[in-house]
Amino acid sequence: MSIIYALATPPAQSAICVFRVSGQGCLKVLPELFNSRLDEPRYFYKTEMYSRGLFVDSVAVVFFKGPKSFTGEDSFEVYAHGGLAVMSKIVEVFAALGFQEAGPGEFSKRAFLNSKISLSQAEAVSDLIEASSKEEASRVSMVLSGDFESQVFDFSGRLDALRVLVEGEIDFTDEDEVFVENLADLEADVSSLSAEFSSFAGACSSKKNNLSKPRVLIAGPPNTGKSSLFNSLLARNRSIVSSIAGTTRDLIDSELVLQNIVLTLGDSAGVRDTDDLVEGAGINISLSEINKSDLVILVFDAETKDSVSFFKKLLGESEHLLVYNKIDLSDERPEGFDLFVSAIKMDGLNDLRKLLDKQLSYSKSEPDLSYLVRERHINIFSEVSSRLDLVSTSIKSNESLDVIAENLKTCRDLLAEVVGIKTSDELLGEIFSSFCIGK
Ligand SMILES: Nc1nc2c(ncn2[C@@H]2O[C@H](COP(=O)(O)OP(=O)(O)OP(=O)(O)O)[C@@H](O)[C@H]2O)c(=O)[nH]1
Ligand SMILES: [Mg+2]
Repeated sequence: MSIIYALATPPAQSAICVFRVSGQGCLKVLPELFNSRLDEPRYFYKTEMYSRGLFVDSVAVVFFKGPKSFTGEDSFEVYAHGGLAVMSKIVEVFAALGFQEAGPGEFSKRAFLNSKISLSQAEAVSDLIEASSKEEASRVSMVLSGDFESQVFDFSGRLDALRVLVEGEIDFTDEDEVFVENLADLEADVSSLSAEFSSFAGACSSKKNNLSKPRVLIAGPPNTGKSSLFNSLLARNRSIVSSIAGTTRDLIDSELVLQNIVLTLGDSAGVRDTDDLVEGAGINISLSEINKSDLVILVFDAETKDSVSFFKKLLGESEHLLVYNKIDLSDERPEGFDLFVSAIKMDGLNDLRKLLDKQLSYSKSEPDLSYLVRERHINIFSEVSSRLDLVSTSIKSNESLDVIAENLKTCRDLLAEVVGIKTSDELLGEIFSSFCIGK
């Protein structure tokens, strides 16, 4: 396989950047690139990097001898200063050596192909990087730890044991050997396997719904301080603030990181009757966004507090928080609001953050679920469950053992696909292409 390289850290200015290189023969270039002798694998060397005699950067290097590496191949990592110019110099050095730029997920794909990790673990590595809450991360870690995989292997082993009985009975039908003493016992074994498998599959949920960040929309009448609240929560001036009602026209999104969860926060145009075409278009966006959001923060002030019931009707069943803003202007605290804040003075914002964190991490967590897996796993599990039910029915209705054997074999093959023992090149390509570069 070719020698590949990739920047494993984001291509942005930072304290350090890390490059990864992997492929048989890549260690031959170490004496040429670094001016220290690198004798010991897995040892952190502080040294200088050179290219054709020219200084590149002061770096640290660690190398790994295959198969004792992440990919299972010879590989090394370079820790350099995190400047964009340094990064591009190092890219040039590797390209000049004939190394190939790694595709998305290529390091993990090699690790999988060299049997360093299973397919479900490789997927979990990628999911862990994308996880946006601690709860998601810990459920993905359960897959990464191998716990999920050992359960899949356990079910596979039990399926094999059943297949031995059924296929033995088919193959040695003319001889004295008896594999299936009585069909009722076989059916009972299949049923108990099926019940246990269903409860295992029930403990898995797909990342499709879970890994998307919750959406929180700030909405309400014009001029109540929605954009001010948005900016104060983000701690930067992302949205324009002015004393003129109807300032925000478009939807503005940004990521908000809370203690337990990361969410997408949106600022929207204040809703009111207007003849202004552009403002009207913004209001229509606000209204349609309300339905797409997991939670709406409705912001009012002293001037607009009487329109709460109008907005509550507009929201219908949607989850919302009623926030009364501008408390720095008066001591009035009208009834019926969840929180009193001053966006400008940053008063009450920590309470709002805590409330959002609690409400959203609570609604996202499903306590009985242990594993966060991919949609393809969920599809496989539902196919296995229905085939096991089919096997039970076939035994009860005395169908031919061939049909039963065929369905058990399919279940076994499907489970092998979960951990990647039997996976087509096409599917592998699809799975790894969704990973990030350098992973
Ligand atoms: N005193 C005080 N004024 C505030 C506070 N929050 C916002 N304002 C003022 O209220 C006015 C409107 O603020 P914005 O944040 O633009 O309000 P908005 O709800 O986004 O307005 P539209 O985009 O027009 O719907 C500005 O003059 C702000 O300075 C606050 O907590 N206290
Ligand atoms: Mg605004």
